[in-house]
Amino acid sequence: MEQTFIMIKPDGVQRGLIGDIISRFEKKGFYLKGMKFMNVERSFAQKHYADLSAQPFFAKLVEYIISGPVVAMVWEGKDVVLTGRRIIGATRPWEAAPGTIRGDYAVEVSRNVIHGSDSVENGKKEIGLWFPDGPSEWKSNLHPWIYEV
Ligand code: RTP
Repeated sequence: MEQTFIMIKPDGVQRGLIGDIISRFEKKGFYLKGMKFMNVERSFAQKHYADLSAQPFFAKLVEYIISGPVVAMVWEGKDVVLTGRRIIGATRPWEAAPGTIRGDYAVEVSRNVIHGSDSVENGKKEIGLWFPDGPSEWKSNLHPWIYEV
């Protein structure tokens, strides 16, 4: 089944939003397959955001990501990449619909609480980077109540 990489950024952790964010993904019916509470090294943050290295905001983005602990997670489910991005909301919080995480909790693009993989391919890449030993093999017994099997 499809998997995505989700990270609660340092502002989301500091503001006490971890429980709420995890709850939104759980209640939707997605499975938590991996989770780490960790501080990120500068070089690791640069690697994660390597595609944005030419952007003028890159240095500030890296400072932001290393400014405090983050929660790195793997979530699994049908269309979890796209649906996860919908739960998160638009990158620019003023464009994010109310009811989304960024629509409800963020004001600035540079403090937008959460990251989610933007494609299945990038999801695989990011999971490989953050969870080199792979996500857990745990299987939920709620599966038939969430999916028509
Ligand atoms: P993310 O990777 O964090 O999920 O964000 P995204 O795909 O929605 O957006 P992306 O364009 O990949 O940008 C990555 C993160 O960079 C920060 N950003 N700052 N100061 C700025 O103009 C600016 N633009 C983007 C945001 O934290 C964004 O999530």
